[in-house]
Amino acid sequence: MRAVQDELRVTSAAAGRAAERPPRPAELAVIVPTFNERANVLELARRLVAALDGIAFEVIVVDDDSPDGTADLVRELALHDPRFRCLQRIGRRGLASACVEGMLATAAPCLAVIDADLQHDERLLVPMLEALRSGRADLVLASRYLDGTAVPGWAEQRRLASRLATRLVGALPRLRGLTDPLSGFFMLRREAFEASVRGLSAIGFKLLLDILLSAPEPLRVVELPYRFRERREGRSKLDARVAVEFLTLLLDKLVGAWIPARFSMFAAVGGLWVLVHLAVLALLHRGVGVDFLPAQTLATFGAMTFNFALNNELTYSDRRLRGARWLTGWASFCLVCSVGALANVGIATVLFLRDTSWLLAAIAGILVGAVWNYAVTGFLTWGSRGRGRAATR
Ligand SMILES: Nc1nc2c(ncn2[C@@H]2O[C@H](COP(=O)(O)OP(=O)(O)OP(=O)(O)O)[C@@H](O)[C@H]2O)c(=O)[nH]1
Ligand SMILES: [Mg+2]
Repeated sequence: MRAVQDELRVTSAAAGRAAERPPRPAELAVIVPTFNERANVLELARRLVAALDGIAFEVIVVDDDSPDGTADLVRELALHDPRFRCLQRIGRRGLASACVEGMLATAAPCLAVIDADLQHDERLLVPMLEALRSGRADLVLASRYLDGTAVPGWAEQRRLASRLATRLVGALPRLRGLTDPLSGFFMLRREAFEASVRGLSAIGFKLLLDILLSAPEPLRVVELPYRFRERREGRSKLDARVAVEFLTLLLDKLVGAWIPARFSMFAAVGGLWVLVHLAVLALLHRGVGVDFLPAQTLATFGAMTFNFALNNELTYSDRRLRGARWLTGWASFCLVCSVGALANVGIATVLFLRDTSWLLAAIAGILVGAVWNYAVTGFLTWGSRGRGRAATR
């Protein structure tokens, strides 16, 4: 607690000096997405104040209702130094969408994104701002790979995954020549952000990639090198889900204009349904010797539960249901999908009786059922009814 007070004193002393001068509108807004970063946020504040001395800036911490109370701490900080603000989102998760909302909450002409875990070198913010001021760039990207140095503290697996993902997206025409298009540390002009904001997918961690691919005209990008640091406090939020979100983002950028990425994910998860159903049925009926009807019923519910759980983790990871909400969500999912199954069979039967081939009739039924399931569970299970109290992990 004493450390907290000391840290606050450092930034508030700087704020006091700033307050002696007439207030200037912020030229730079630094957006900091946070989830459980209480142990890092004051140190980051101290470092930002030191690095941005003489610059009119504000810091918007966008916190997704961290259980560790990050938002409370930022509000406490804001009482001492009004250049810091907290935007707290309840029942929502997502790094990219948090940054977008932070950018929309400021009028500053230059917008930066920096992680809270001190891995990004805040001293690069001034050269980044200068590159924007010079007019030679719309976006400045802080690159971990430009000067060829290795990222410290990464296991070989992580290093390979990062390289592979960078290579993969590096093949896209807009990103060709960039050494680190997956960086989470960048700065851009407000006009560049506003031009692309309505086309953003805002899925997962890779907002920079999203912006570069959504801009109506290719952006002029300047890369500056820095040395990526190891996370000191708190835990990484990077997990398999982030990898899935990365692929979903790419999918959305490729076909999102026609098919929503969420639907593609929902349909892919649905494809596994049949496999799970058959596996459970085979196990119960052939393996354990349960009669066909109860085995088929159990397989139906088993597959439905699997489907619900996977969609809850992947397709709706930003609105994930937990605890009692998981149970009510599961019940509504089963109900909706049962109606979907009836619609599927009904449509397919009508078409079949009207001389459509069995395959086409079946595909039409599956499509109608899938669209129904997607649309109605999106609203009833994970939509506005569930969203307000969706628990975060
Ligand atoms: N608002 C918000 N912030 C998030 C979310 N997930 C991660 N963050 C923040 O985004 C930043 C980057 O997350 P990290 O977990 O450090 O991810 P990373 O830097 O790619 O991975 P590491 O190198 O393992 O640390 C940190 O400041 C996190 O607190 C989220 O769902 N919502
Ligand atoms: Mg990190």
